[in-house]
Amino acid sequence: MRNLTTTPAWAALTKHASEQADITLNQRFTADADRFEKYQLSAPSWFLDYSKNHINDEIMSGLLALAESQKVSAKLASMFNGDVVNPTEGRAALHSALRYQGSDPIKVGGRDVMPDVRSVLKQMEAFAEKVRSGTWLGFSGKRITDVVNIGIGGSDLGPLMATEALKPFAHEALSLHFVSNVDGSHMVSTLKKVDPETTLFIVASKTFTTIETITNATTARDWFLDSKASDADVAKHFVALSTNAENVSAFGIDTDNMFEFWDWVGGRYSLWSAIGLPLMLSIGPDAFNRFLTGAADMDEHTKSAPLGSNMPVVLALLTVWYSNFKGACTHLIAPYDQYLHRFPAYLQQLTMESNGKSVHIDGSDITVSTGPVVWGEPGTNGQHAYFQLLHQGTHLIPADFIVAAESCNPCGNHHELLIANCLAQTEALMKGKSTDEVVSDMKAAGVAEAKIDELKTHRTFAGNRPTNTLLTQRLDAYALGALIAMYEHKVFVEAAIWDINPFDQWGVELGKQLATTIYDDMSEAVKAGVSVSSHDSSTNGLINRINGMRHKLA
Ligand code: G6Q
Repeated sequence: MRNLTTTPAWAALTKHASEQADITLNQRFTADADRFEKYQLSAPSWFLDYSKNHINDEIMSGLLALAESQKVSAKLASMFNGDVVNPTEGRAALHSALRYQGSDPIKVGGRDVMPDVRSVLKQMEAFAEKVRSGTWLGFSGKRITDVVNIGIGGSDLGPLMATEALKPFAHEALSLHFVSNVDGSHMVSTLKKVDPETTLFIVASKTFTTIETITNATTARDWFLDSKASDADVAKHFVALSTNAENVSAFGIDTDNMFEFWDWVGGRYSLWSAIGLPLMLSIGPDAFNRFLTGAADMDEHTKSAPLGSNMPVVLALLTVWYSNFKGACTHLIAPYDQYLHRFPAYLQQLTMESNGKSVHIDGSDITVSTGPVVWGEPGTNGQHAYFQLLHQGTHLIPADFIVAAESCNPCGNHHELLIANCLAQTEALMKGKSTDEVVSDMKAAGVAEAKIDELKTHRTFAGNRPTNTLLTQRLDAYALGALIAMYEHKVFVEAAIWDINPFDQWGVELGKQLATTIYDDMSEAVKAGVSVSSHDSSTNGLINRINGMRHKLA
C-alpha cells in the first residue's frame, strides 16, 4: 500500500483546503498587493502567471512538501538518466535524449544511445533537404508536392499538431496531409487531393502492426500502384518511420527508406524522433533543430530549477491541488493562437493516456483522483461556445491560457484584440460580477425595477475561477519545443506525485482485441448467413442489426 494520503504534507493540504475554502481569489488579491510578482515563473521562452489560483504561501509550501515527500526530484533524475521508469513494459522513457544538445553519453542498459540518435537525425536531415529542394523525384521525374503521413495516436497527433502550430514557417511548395482514422473517408478524401506522381507517403508506426495504419497504408499503396507506377516505384514514394524493420520490409518498403527509433521512445513522446519527419519536411532541418533545442532547454530547466521555481513542477502541483483537494475533474487548455488548434487534442493524449490510471506503479489501488479530463479549443472561438459554463456553470474548471505577445501574421489590430480577449477572460473568471454590480449597472442603464429583479441572478458571475497564463514572445519552433517539453514534464511530475506509471497504456488493449473478434464474428456470420450469439445481448443485437442493414444494402 502506498502512503500518499497519510503523508504529513497531504494532511496539511487537506487542512488548508478546508480552512481556506471560503477565501476568494478577489480577497487574496486584495490582501496581497504582490501576488503577481510572487506567483510567477520564467522558463525558456515562457513566462507563467499563476497568481490567479486558489493558493497562498502556506498552500504552496504544502504542495512543495508533497513533491518532496513523493521524491519528485529523484524520479525526474531517474527518467533523465535512462532508468527503467516504465516497469510494466520494462523500458526507459528517454525522449529527452532525442533532443539532448550536450556531449555526455546517455545510456540505456549501459549503451550510449546518442550516436544512434544523431545518425537518424542526420539521415532525416539529408532526406528532408532532398525533398524540400526538389531533388528527390517521383517515379515520373516530378518533384514531390504533397506528403501524406499515415499514422495514429502518438504517430499522428504530435507531428500533426506541431506541423499546424508552425505553419507560418512551412515550405511553400510542400503540402502536408495526415491520415489517421481507419474510417475510409479519411484516406479517400485525402487521396482526392493528391497526385501519385508527386506524393510521398510516410508510414509512421512504431510497431508497424497497428491495424488502422497498416490498413490505410495498404489502401495508399494500392491507389499508388493503380496509377502508372510500378512496384519498383514504391521506393520513391513510400518511407517508413518505425522500430520494426522486419514488418517494414514485409510491407514492401525498402529499409533504406526507413527512419528508425527505439523502444525507449514512447508513442506519445515520439515527436522528437523520426516520427517528427513530417514536421522537419515542413519547416526544414534548421527550424526542426531549434524545436529540439527549445525542448532541450526546457529539460535543463526541469532538471536544475528548484522545485518552487520549476515550471512543470509548479503546474503539476496546481493540478494535484485542484484534482485532489478542490474536487476538479477536468482541465481546460485555451490556446489563444489559431495555429495551436490541435494542441488540446495533443495534450489530451499526453495527459489522459499517461495519467488515466487507477493503480499505483506497484499495482496497488489508488484512493485519490488521478489525471483530469483535458479539453479545449483555441480562443477566441471557445468564448462563443463553452465559456458560458466556465463563467456560470457549477463545475470548478482550472484552465491554462496560452498566448504570444507577437503574432506570426501581424494584421491590423487582430493580435491586440486576441490578447485583450485572453486577458479579459482570465480577469472575468477570477473577478466575476456581483449581484450588487449587476443591479447598479442595470439601474444606470434605466432598466425597470421589476426587470432588474427578474434578471439580476441570471446576470451575476460568481467569479473565483482559477487560471494560469502562459506567455511567450512569438510561437516559433523554439517556443513550441519548450512548451511541449514543459507539458511532458508536468504530466510526469503529476504521475510522480500519484506514484503511477505514466508511460504505459494498457487501457487501450481490450478494445483492440474485441474489435478483432467482432470483425471476425461479423464477417463469419455474413458468410454463413447466421446470427451472432457469442457476445452479450446488446453487442449481439447491434452486430446482427448492422449485418442486416449492410446485407440489404449490398
Ligand atoms: C502512445 C500510444 C499510441 C500509439 C499508437 C500508434 O503513446 O502508444 O497512441 O502511438 O497506438 O502506435 P504505432 O506507432 O505502433 O502504430
